[in-house]
Order: sequence, then structure tokens, then C-alpha cells
Amino acid sequence: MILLPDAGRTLVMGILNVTPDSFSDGGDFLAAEAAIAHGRRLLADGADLVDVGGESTRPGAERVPVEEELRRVLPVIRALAGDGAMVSIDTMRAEVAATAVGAGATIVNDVSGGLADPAMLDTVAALGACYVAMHWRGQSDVMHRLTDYHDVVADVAAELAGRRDAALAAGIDPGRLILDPGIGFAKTADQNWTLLAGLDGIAALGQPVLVGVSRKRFLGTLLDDRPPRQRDDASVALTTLLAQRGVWAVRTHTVRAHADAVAVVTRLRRGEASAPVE
Ligand code: PMM
Repeated sequence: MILLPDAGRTLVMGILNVTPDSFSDGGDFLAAEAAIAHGRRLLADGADLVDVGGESTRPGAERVPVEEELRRVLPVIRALAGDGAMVSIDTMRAEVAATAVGAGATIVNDVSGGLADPAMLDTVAALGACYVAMHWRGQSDVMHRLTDYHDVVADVAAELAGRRDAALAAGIDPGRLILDPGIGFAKTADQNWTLLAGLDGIAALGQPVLVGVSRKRFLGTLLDDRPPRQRDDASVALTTLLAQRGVWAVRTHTVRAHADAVAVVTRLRRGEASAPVE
């Protein structure tokens, strides 16, 4: 039986984009061997799980055919799961989710929260896999136009509650369901900050929360338009704050620094618990 991992601290999910056009990996890991080696490095650096994706979701990205998505991810999942690693599959397609779980993935990470493929929720329920439902309003080519919110925290929470209810109605086990506010998806830079500040509103939905901020554009906007790889220190700073707020996991490109940040937060918590009462 597949259980949701729980280490008593924030987990670190390492990103493995097996795509030629990922804005931050620049296609370095297109070849399966290189992708597998990178995945093993993420694990050696302290990743608790590796998120393997074969389709870019960066703003403006076009969809890839399902056969190509499978061709990219399957050898990588087989190798890493074969090593004993915990693997999630980053896909919006039920067919890819089912094939990936057959190859050893235990978590389906769906940035569309079940909206892109009507078969997704039933498929995940039948697989008995863990499921990440992210807040999403539309595909990457149109999402920049879908940023109208009355109150971004309340609206994202309400829309995610709808996805939670749909997932549970399809038969996904509540103990295997994770929610994600979808930082950078159909949100302006300011809306991302408001949402992060109001993350308690997402946690109040009663499910573990995953957050992905690593190298995202809103950090570039904050830092005088720095390119993705120069946003890593800011990403770690955010992870530190998110770990302090008890998120279930953070999704990141640079695992070592994020795992260190989580270790610091966890140790400091223990120190607080054992501090003498004045
Ligand atoms: N972001 C990206 C891709 N997949 N999955 C989840 N659950 N949450 C995210 O925030 C998320 C995701 C896009 O980022 P990338 O292109 O750097 O992988």
C-alpha cells in the first residue's frame, strides 16, 4: 500500500525536468542517462523524493504528445524507483500517471488538479497512489490572462477546496491527498506574495501542503529581473520560512541548500521545545 511520506519535518522534493525547454534546466538533462545521473545527485544531496516531469509548464510552453512525454520520463522513473527512491510523476495526463505508477512512481503530481484530463482523478483513485492537486486555471499558453481574483487567498482556497472535494468524491484517500497553491500559475508576482503570506488559508483546507517557489519568475521580479539560476538564495530564504510554517514539502532545483534550511528549522524547533521556561 502506498502511504504519504512523513518525516516529522518538511520534505524536500527535487525537480527533475526531462524536457528540452525547461526554463531553468535548459535542456541539459534531455538524455535519459544524464537525467538519471541528475536524479541520483538530487538524492545524494538529500532529496526525500524526486519529481520527474516530461512536459514543461513554464509560462507560454506548448503541450508535447503523450508518446513523447512517456518516452522522456519512463526510463528515468524505472531507474530511480529501482534504486529505491521515492518518485513522483509531474503530469496532467491520466495515461502518463498510470504508466508512471506502473514503472515505480508512488505520487502523481498534477499541476492541473484534475482539470486538464477528465480521467485523472478516477485513474489515481484506482491506482491507490498519492496525489498532489495544484491550483490551476488553464494551460501555460493562456494562464497569464487568468489572473482575476477578488481576494487571491480566499479564491485560491475556494478553488482548491473544489479540487479536494472532487478528488475525494472520485475515491482518492484523504490520507494520500496533498494540495498546492500553484505559485506562478495564473498569478501575478504580487498575487504570489499575497498567497504565500496567506498560506494558512490553504493549510486550513486540512490537507498537507506542497509549495514550489524555486527559481520562479516572481523572485526574478523582486531581484531586479535576475535570471533563474541567480534566484537560488531567495528560494532558500523562502523555503526556510515555509518550513517554519510547517509545509509538508517544498519543490526545488537545488536540493542541498534547501535540505540544509529544513535541517536548521527542525533543529531550532527542538531547541525551542527544550528551552527552559522563564
Ligand atoms: N511548478 C512547476 C512544475 N510543477 N508542481 C507542483 N506541484 N507545484 C509547482 O509549483 C510546480 C509543479 C513549474 O516549475 P519548473 O518549470 O521549475 O519545474
